[in-house]
Amino acid sequence: MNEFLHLSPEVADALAAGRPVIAFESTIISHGMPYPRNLETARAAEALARGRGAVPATVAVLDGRIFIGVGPSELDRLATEKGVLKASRRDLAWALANRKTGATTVSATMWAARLAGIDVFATGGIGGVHRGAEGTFDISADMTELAATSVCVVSAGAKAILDLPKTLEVLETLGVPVLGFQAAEFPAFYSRSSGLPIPLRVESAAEIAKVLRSQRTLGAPQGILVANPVPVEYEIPRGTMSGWIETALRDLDARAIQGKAVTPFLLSRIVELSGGGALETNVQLFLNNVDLGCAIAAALAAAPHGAA
Ligand code: PSU
Ligand code: MN
Repeated sequence: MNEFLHLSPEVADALAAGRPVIAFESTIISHGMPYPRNLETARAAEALARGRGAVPATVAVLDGRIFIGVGPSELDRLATEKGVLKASRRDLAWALANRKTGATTVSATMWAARLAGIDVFATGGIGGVHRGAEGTFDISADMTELAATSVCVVSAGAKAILDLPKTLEVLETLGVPVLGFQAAEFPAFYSRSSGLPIPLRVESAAEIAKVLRSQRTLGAPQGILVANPVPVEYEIPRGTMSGWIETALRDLDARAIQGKAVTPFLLSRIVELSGGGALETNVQLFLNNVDLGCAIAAALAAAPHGAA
């Protein structure tokens, strides 16, 4: 095993025995949500996974090692410590070489999950093509990671702060299957609909497991993006979101924020503008993705070579 990789004993045991394991990212904890809701959510996700029979593997870089599965004190650190890097895949090698502590984004978490042999990863929303990318070239590394790393990523789509039509176009160009879970439209994170059709629809976790196996049988390098709409009772309608998003984007421009600070700024500004409602939606859609991710991990563990 890789000298930089630290698997928790529980994760190592489950992987060795072929039991279900589900990966979580840590940027959502350190940079995506305010304290203490970030810590409560990370704990709730782990508890939900256990309740569903899967071992949770929260991924983070701690003092120069990639942890796959963290304990309570590490979760505390990720939720509270100042100066935790936002580590996308390009930052990993530097962070390890310099013994840094960093929260992993979707791209870095996918990479680490694959390295550890974990097939399923649940998050909130992926990064994608930012609005105005034709001028800034700001396209998340999550896109290119989905093109290169064979992991099933369960999301509520991509945030409406992004350019969703361009995000879907890039995913198609990169050959990434986007599966609508019981949905024919790409969800817009806080909202169930975006007006953008997804051609590939699936009805069950078992079907998603089959697609991942087919993808591997083909030798395709790409991951799979599952788009799982936020539950109806927690949805914020598209019309309500669009005003807050416009305001947040104007504030972003006014402050000339760029690069990896863009997504954390927009998320926290939208939480403020919504009086906290957007945070609750974010928590609930993430837990909903954890639930589906556990079902996919269970389906894979039940028939690892496609027997069912
Ligand atoms: N979606 C959220 N919260 C987040 C992120 C996405 O609801 O915190 C994070 C994820 O870690 C994702 C990253 O990989 O933002 C994308 O950042 P960027 O746009 O800088 O690539
Ligand atoms: Mn970016």
